Amino acid sequence: SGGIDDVPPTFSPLIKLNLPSPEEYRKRKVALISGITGQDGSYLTELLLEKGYEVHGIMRRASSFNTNRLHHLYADQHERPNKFKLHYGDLSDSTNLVYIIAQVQPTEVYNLGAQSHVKVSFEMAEYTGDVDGLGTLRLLDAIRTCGLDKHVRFYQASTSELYGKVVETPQSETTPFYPRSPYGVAKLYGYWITVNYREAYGMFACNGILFNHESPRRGRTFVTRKISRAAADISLGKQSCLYLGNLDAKRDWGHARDYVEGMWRMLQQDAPEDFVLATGETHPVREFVEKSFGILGTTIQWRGTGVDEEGIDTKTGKVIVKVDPVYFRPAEVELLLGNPAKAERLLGWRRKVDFNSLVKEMVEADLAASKSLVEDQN
Ligand code: NDP
Ligand code: GDR
Repeated sequence: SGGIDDVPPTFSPLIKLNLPSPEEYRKRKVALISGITGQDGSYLTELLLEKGYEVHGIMRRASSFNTNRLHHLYADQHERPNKFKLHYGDLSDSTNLVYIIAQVQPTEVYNLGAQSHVKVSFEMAEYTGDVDGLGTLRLLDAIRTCGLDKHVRFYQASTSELYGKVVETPQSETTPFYPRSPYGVAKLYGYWITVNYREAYGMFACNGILFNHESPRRGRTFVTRKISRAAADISLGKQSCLYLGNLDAKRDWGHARDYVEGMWRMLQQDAPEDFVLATGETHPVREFVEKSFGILGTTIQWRGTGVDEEGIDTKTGKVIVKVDPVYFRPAEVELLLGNPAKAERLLGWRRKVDFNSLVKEMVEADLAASKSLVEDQN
């Protein structure tokens, strides 16, 4: 006879929705996006609305507006009902997630919500583990709780930060993981719980292992946007110097619009698999700085080394870039370079925007935004 722990598993759904068969259910096109207010959430919403989806998003309550990236898509449901709806929620609140899943009955769930800043994760390690790691589990379990595990397709926003310390390059789906931050470690849990639910419960769950992707909608504390904004402001005389951390870190930078297309493609396959999305090129932070200022007609000459390094405007002789160790990380990811061959072969995915065009788009957008602020103030 069994011991006291010989308890039969209770895998039947807790909430009994009146559901058609998975095939019938999936004739609708209803997406639910966590992290909809973020960079990727806004581009993915645009893409899915264009494709005729009804799109639902989970947004956090904030004391100030956090929906700026979505304004152009949102319509007051009283005046112009459209196929885009927002729900208050949080990846730390299981009941809320179950409620939203039961109410929306999505056919595709994109888990983009996260405390996504690597440096901040060292200050808020437990919170990052809760939201980025356990939050993924909560969303997967909310789907199961509603009995939708065979009906819903699930995308997990995994990341090249899983690779962390360089084991091999270029990094692909088979490269071993070695995360270097609480963020990377939390995302490692998210990655494996997604694989585990696919294997244990037959869920259609995929990891997109995405390398850095940027855009004019990138949050301003990530390095690319910090640089593009500062280059614009310095050229307009609104800022004198840009302070940065590690100038030698190398990243494989693509455009967010290209990458959300890859996310969608992963969920349209016959079988769930994990895919790397990357450009296959890597560039140091220093080059992003040089290119950004170059677009605005400024050439930088570097002088000094390490924490004393600074960038001089060759025309004026002024110091416009300085290293500030406050931006160094306790452990750094020095080099990321991805191999997108599997996604290119099986998904027919290919990035459209190259490095130079990305930098140009970001700098020009920030220049226009910064100029319009000057006009407002006048
Ligand atoms: P952003 O930081 O721009 O957006 C993150 C989103 O998550 C925001 O909508 C944010 O809400 C939301 N969020 C934060 N905490 C919670 C929470 N507790 N509950 C619910 N939602 C929350 O990130 P990106 O759009 O750049 O990235 C999207 C996803 O992809 C993230 O998971 C990120 O870790 C991952 N990723 C990103 C890459 C990149 O290069 N951009 C590369 C690889 C992976 P709010 O607006 O209120 O802060
Ligand atoms: P990353 O992006 O950590 O790669 O994570 P970030 O832009 O923050 O840093 C890239 C590299 O630039 C160096 N760096 C600085 N970074 C910031 N933020 N600010 C600075 O002043 C600065 N100076 C130098 C960093 O040390 C680092 O090496 C992003 C996030 O979107 C994650 O959510 C995502 O998973 C990964 O990309 C892939």
